[in-house]
Amino acid sequence: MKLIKTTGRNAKDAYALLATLERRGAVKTAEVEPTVRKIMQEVQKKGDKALLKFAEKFDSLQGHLRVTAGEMLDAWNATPEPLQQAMQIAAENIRSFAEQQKPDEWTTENTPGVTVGQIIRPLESVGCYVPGGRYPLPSTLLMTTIPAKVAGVERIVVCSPKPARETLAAAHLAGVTEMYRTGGAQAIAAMAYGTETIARVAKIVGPGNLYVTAAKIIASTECGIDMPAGPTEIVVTSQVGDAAGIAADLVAQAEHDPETLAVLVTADSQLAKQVVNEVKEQAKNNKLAQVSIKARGTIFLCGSVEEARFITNRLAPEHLTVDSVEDLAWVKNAGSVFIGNYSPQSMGDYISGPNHVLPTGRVGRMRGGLSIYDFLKVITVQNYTAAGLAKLGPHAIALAEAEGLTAHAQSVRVRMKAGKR
Ligand code: HSO
Ligand code: ZN
Repeated sequence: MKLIKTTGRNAKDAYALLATLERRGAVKTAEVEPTVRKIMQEVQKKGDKALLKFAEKFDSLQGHLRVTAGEMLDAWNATPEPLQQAMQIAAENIRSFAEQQKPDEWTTENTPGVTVGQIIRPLESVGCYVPGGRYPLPSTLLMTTIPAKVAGVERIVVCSPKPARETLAAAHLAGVTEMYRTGGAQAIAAMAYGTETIARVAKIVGPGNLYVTAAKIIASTECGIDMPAGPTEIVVTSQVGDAAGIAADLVAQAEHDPETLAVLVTADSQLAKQVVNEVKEQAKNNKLAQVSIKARGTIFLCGSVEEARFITNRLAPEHLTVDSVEDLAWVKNAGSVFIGNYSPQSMGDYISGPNHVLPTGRVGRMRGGLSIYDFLKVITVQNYTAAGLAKLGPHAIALAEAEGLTAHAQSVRVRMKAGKR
């Protein structure tokens, strides 16, 4: 890891590096965009035929797109019991967390005779993308489909290029009824525009590689998307943490992707040195982690605790580890926060209940992780009595006249007159 002091003669370099990391962006989709557009256009034009062609070309898959319920059940039955149990506990924690998050419907009388409020409705359909890629990700299937189910989404579609047995087993457990063997930009196009077999969805969620993310961004004029998901990020901001544990977390997220961002921010030079050594030691047998740590692993050794907090918020990381509950007070930008020596980030990746689909590339400034809110709409409601209209109507008329919208003013007058009869 690169250890850099933010004070003294290194200050300028440290802040230049921080600025570079701040510009990292969620994803750099420009270079794949032309290819992605071509793929998506072909799916739009030729539907299933294009999907099958791309499945063969990119994923060496042949034949049927649809995964049957029998395949999911067989995968579940072939899953060793300890893994079944782990998935069940994960699923239950994800479910209860989403349940707890459910927003309320409410009404209030803000003026006598004027009732306003909100009702909550689920999206009618969503598409959950589960990447194949480097590792099979049954955990991602659970993290995307279960909150959708708790929200009440009627039609939940899963697309995954080469779903591993574990992923199919997770689909069975989550009660998935519509799953397709298709991946990449073509899967996103299918869910956004629809084909003969895959009807279009209202929103597409879930992580993916650069092609998938580029496709989601293009599809976002057609349907909703959750967020552009880029390479994993971990920031640990600690003054008193255990070096071995911190290093283990850094190495863990670093194994996701050669472009993982792994950072420690501390004002304790002793801790900084220990973590450098621990990371070296612990990444010894992990080639992938070594690559990303070498490329982007950074320790900011700060002049003060306040500076460490300031730098952390500027980084706006996907995963953030801090020392104690008191730290939450200064956290402004992060996808998900982990507290103390016994809260490894990997617990959040799998089992705790909060989502592991999280904002990367400083999107943590704008939104949090995937949650039940991604699958719900807040619809507002207003209800006047004649007395309520008599009270607020004249003010609406004044505003309408100021805007020169005479029919607006008149529409209020007409009802006010009717209310007086
Ligand atoms: N750390 C990843 C999620 C994940 N980890 C899935 C293991 N499996 C992004 O939050
Ligand atoms: Zn992870």
